[in-house]
Amino acid sequence: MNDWKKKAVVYEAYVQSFKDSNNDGIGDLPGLTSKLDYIKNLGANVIWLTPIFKSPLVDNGYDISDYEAINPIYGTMSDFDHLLNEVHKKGLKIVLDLVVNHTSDKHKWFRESKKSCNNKYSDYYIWRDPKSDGSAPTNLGSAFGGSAWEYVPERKQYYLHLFAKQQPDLNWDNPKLRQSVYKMMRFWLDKGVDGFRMDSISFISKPKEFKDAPLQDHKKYGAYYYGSANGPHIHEYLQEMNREVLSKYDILAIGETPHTTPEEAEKFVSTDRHELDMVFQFEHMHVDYGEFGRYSDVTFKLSDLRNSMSSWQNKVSWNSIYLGNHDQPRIVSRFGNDNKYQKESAEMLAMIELLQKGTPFIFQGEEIGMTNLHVNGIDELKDLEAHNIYQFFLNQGIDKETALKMVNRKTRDNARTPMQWNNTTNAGFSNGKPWIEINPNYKQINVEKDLQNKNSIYKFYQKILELKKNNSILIDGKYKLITPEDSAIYGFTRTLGNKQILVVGSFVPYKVKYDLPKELVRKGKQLLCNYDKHRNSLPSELFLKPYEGIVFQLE
Ligand code: ISL
Ligand code: CA
Repeated sequence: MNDWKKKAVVYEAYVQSFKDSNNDGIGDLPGLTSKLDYIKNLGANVIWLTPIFKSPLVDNGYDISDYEAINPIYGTMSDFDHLLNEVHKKGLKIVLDLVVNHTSDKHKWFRESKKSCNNKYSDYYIWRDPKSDGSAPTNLGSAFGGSAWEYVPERKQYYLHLFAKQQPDLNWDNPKLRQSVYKMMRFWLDKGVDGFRMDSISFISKPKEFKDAPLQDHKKYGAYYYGSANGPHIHEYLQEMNREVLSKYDILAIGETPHTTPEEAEKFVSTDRHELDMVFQFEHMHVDYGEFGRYSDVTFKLSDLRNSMSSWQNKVSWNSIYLGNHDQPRIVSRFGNDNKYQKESAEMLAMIELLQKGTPFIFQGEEIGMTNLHVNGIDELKDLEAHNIYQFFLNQGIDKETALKMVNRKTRDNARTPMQWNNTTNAGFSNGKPWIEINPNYKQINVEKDLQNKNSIYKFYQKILELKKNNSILIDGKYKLITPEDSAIYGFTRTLGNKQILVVGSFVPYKVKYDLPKELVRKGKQLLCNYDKHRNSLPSELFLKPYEGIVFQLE
């Protein structure tokens, strides 16, 4: 991987919730353009835009009806060109979301495909005959609930959708489809975009023959990824994409790869295989799954988080590192403390996360410690996934209160509430009615406040990123977990040659003692701490305040 890629720090902008420029309540491209200095000053140098393409917005833009057109609610193509130009003028880069596991059912390809079995686009999607009794080909369920198969009378066939039924899956076994995708990728790369974040890319190669999935308790349908996660031709297709498109440009290729083991991930990123630069791991997002999966009232165990992150650090040559994104709860609410220790825990989490080996991804609002939303009724939520799962819980006989509690903890709306810019109307996001609820805590948590205060979370993120950018130990140094057993502390070292940095963080709201391994009881220099405490040596007994985090360079 070349130098700029290794030094990339990615800021994920969820465009519709970032900044609204024309007061229609929806964040847009000119709004984002007006905030580039904010992102640059934080220390990020790459901006990943969630989908901005034409879309009926059934899944907030992950259902694309025209890959080469901008959704008018976000602006025009000239707004995009202007954004790209400004980004490059500032020395930043742009990565677009590439959603090619599926399209919207309103995409021209699908509208044609569903008409008949013998037109140009008939094989662009995955069609199967019904069972002899007319029912769906298999028991596969969709990620958002219900069957993954939908019947179309015109073709007398079912099509596959791993996500919503308005998101039919593309047929990557068809070489014509693959060429159409590559052509579209070249369209954006020739414009000058600097890379892609490839949505659900681990699902693109489907099994030749679909089979019934084993059913777990309570379930009517098989898991959506059964047979499709890292399917038979996945690496072949990505190598072809690399050969035909990616390798012709100096760009960043990031795969979103749910249901992938670290061993499989290494195949995607190992440089001699010419596939992708890095992938998103998901294992650490499963640490608080419950009996029904993702939506649960389970609290994570530190050892699970630590073990999962460490296993990826040890087994994969280069990682995307993240704790939150537009699909996940707010990190301070999930892994820290969004109450009394909101600031301390947000800063500690940033140290533990961003100083691991790999490319840091910061999701908008993390840098000011934004928290989960918490609604009083299901009607207040926007995301289709939350509504489907809530209904599923009620059907299981779960009471409304418990169902809402589980949904509140995990709903994707938590991440999607608008960016909190200041303490004025609608948090300074828009003067119109925002498309989604504003988190009522914007008067306490907002950008303006953080920029004015030299001890803010934002300023702490700046320090972490500044430190990482210029430090070869933190870029290339080997990661080693030093607290495999501790119930309260996550500590690791980064080592390059004879140089070593220790990163240690407490995950509890009380004071704890940590007995440092003997070989680390040394002099050195404290590089960062989220409390006002200075150290020039590490004692054998380290006392950590609530959520204290320390970065220490050993002599
Ligand atoms: O977060 C999940 C479930 O709620 C994941 O399993 C998620 O479905 C997976 O990460 C894929 O997510 C991506 O593709 C989806 C889209 O809804 C998500 O926003 C996107 O990040 C379908 O395009
Ligand atoms: Ca707008």
